[in-house]
Amino acid sequence: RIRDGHRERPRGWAVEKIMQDLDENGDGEVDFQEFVVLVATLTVACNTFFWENA
Ligand SMILES: [Ca+2]
Repeated sequence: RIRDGHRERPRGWAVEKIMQDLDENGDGEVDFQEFVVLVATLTVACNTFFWENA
């Protein structure tokens, strides 16, 4: 039963959640401008990670 519950959540769930968060104008797609926001966010996250672990 527990295994079945875990299987209900598809593999791409996390990605779809991220895509929805990135889709600022809600057209169902992540365009270049929205993608740039992702890259900027990741860059900041990486910098923060390195500084905190330096
Ligand atoms: Ca969009």
